[in-house]
Amino acid sequence: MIAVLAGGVGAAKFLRGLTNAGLQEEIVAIVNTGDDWVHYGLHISPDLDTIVYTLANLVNPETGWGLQDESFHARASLQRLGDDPWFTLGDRDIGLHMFRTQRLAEGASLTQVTAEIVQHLNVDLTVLPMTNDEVATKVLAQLPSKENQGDQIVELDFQEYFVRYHHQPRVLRVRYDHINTAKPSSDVTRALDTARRIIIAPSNPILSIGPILALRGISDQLQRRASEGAVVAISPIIAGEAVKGPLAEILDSLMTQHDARTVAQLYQEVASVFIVDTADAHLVESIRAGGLACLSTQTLMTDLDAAVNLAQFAVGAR
Ligand code: FO1
Repeated sequence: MIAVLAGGVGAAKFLRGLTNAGLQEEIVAIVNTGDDWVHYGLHISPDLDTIVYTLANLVNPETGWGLQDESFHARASLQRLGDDPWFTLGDRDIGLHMFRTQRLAEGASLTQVTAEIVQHLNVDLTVLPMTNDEVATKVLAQLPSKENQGDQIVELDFQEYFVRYHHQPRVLRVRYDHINTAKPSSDVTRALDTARRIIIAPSNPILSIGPILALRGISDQLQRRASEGAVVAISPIIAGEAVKGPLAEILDSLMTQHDARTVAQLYQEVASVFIVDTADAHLVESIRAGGLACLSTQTLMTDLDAAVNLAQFAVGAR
């Protein structure tokens, strides 16, 4: 079995490569739920949904999240009522959130509901939320003032930071609310114990992988598996730029530099091998000198073939 620690769009593309790589083994995605939130009373799990929609070939190819062939009548109704629906929920997408919310209210765990969704959408992948407990990523952000009254420092819910403010504000701190009481699910710890290979997908190490690593016991478990040579991490930074999202700005703000070496430092203890893009081949020696084995290959997943190649490389990396 191969386990993948996963966030949203980058991880979804990587998993599509891995499921098309001709491997005869079960693939288990362990997915961040720090982005989850309740909005209009609906339990929304953006990273789980991005992965499931992508693997079911239903994802909107332009955004990388949400469904293709969507309609937005519910959104238009909200606007007509004077609401400001800055977080876009398509009509078909809302149906899935209604299903999840209802099943959770009936007492099903998030793991169980996710397995039901995966089965109904014919996805050939085991998808595990990192926990069945609540964890909420919070971003301390510097918002520019409206009327020259000085910047405002506020703690935002993740989706407010990411979507409402278009991940523009400077990030001063990221914390994962409830992380000390949340437990990884037993399916997650079992998968990490038994996987032949564990791959940390090219996702944001602070916003997407950070909450998974911060769950009780997970870092220790990965350190143990890394000492056996089982854990491979893929850099989400190529030539100093994030493929998608605000990672470069966040690393700059929190760690003062933002190349692939910064990500390697974050994974130093929990990975056995680090993969960078060929554009960063010149960094391989300095990452190795820091004590982490490092290889380079094309990590930019421009199409399915590129994703398959990267997946095969990560599975075989030593
Ligand atoms: N991302 C946006 O940039 N704008 C949206 O309005 C938006 C709505 C949305 C609805 C459901 C869902 O599952 C995801 C959605 N996303 C949206 C994506 C998502 O918020 C982020 O990409 C992730 O949380 C970051 O990994």
